[in-house]
Amino acid sequence: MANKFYITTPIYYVNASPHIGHSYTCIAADTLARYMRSTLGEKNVWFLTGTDEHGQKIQKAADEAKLSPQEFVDKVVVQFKGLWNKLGISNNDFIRTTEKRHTEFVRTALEIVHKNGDIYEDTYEGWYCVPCETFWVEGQVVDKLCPDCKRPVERIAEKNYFFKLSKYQGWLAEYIKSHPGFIKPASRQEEVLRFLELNKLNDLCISRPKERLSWGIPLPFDPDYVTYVWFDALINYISAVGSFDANGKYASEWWNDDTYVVNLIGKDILRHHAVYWPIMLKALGIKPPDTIFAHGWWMMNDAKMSKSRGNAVSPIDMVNEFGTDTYRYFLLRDVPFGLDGNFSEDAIIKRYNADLANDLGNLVYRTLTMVEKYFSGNIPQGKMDLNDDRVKAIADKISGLKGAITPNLGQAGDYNFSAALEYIWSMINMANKYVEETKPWNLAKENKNAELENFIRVLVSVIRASEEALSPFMHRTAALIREQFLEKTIKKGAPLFPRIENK
Ligand code: ME8
Repeated sequence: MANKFYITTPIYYVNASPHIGHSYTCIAADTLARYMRSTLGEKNVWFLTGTDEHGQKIQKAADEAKLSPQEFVDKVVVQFKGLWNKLGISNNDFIRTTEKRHTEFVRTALEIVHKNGDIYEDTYEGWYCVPCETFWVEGQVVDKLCPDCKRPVERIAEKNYFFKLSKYQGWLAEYIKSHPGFIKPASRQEEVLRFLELNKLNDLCISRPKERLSWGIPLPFDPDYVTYVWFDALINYISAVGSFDANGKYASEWWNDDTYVVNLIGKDILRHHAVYWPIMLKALGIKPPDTIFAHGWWMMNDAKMSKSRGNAVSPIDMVNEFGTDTYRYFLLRDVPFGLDGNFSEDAIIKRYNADLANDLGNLVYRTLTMVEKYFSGNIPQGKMDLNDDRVKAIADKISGLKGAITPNLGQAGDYNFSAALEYIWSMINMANKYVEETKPWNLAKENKNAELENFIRVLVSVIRASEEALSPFMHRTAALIREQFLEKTIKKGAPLFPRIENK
């Protein structure tokens, strides 16, 4: 296990406002970063997010807004930063591809790869999809429609620069085969391997003539061209955390052998990350990330939620209505990470009422009420008495917490957030059941003080364990619980999650 952890999200296009899909990746990465900080220490975790600000999509959106591309991206980036702030995203850095630290780095990287002979010039003739900024060869295109987005493609012929992906195809297939867990979930690893087995990789066109697109990083070896947006964008993961020396050797505090590196993405950009990216790194003499994890999509009425489809829901609206922690909890609990899920407000309300109001909120509030009523606000100290079988089972459940969380949130984990949350909830529900079975009001009536004390100790132990385990997911709720359960006394506040009555 590495001592350090570096996690990234995709850098999002700033052609429109952020939607739920973008917030999903940031919330997941934030949860992992917070968990890893709790195990490795604050200083040993680095969490990067940012924005992808070049390319045709952005230039088009800027034209439509009648702004220069720079003015346009400067405006939209504020929305992304504002949303991450509202969602409590704890990124250590935020990279914008228009920043000098990035553009200069990309130019150096291009020079290195060019000098090593992995970039060459050629005339390209074929199909081009403007919205996807992707070239397609004959055979891939049916009915003049883009195989990915199904929009019309254009026929073009022009001189361009190409990166030798094909040269590294064999290496990549071998690397993936010998590194299980490099691409996750396992189904995605198989998908990429199958793709590599069935297809011969085309070299990647990494330039765009300036006359057609000027909004990009100029190629260092030909001023008439700018860099293809994906070659520019992927490099953010290394440009933000390191630099090349005069001999072209890369050094970084975070992208190195002592650090476990995770690129978290949505499955829409798996090919770019699992094929182009490792090969780009190989050509630069830099190690691949340890894990590329591709999660599923949030759908609206069975279509992927996206800006271009016009079915995007605003995270700000959801947070204003339900609160940050409910929103975070819902996204990570409702759908196993890696699979697709349908988004609806009804589903949020259901989760809220069942898990947050009824289970967690109720346990916290009833325990506070009982400590207040039976012990004048003082928490009975000392250890739990484990003679009772039910108490023993609850104590075992608490002891099992770490073992249930680490395989899911740990550095080489499965990132199965919902499974981790399920375990925490099974513990919370054992405690709620225990309250109902024990009938503390009878213990009080019969003056069974020792039993009542032990009963409260059990509940407080479950609450404290839940608070700690939930903290990476819902840090604000965890802090509210900590404020109410002090070391020796309680400080009862309002219920954490008052029920939402059906609208
Ligand atoms: O692709 N469900 O940026 P992008 C879940 N700039 N996640 C979703 C989603 C949905 N419906 N929609 C988007 C780009 N995402 C490039 C990335 S990285 C070097 C360059 C999330 O603004 C998911 O993480 O289109 C997806 O991969 C990402 O947003 C794409 O964001």
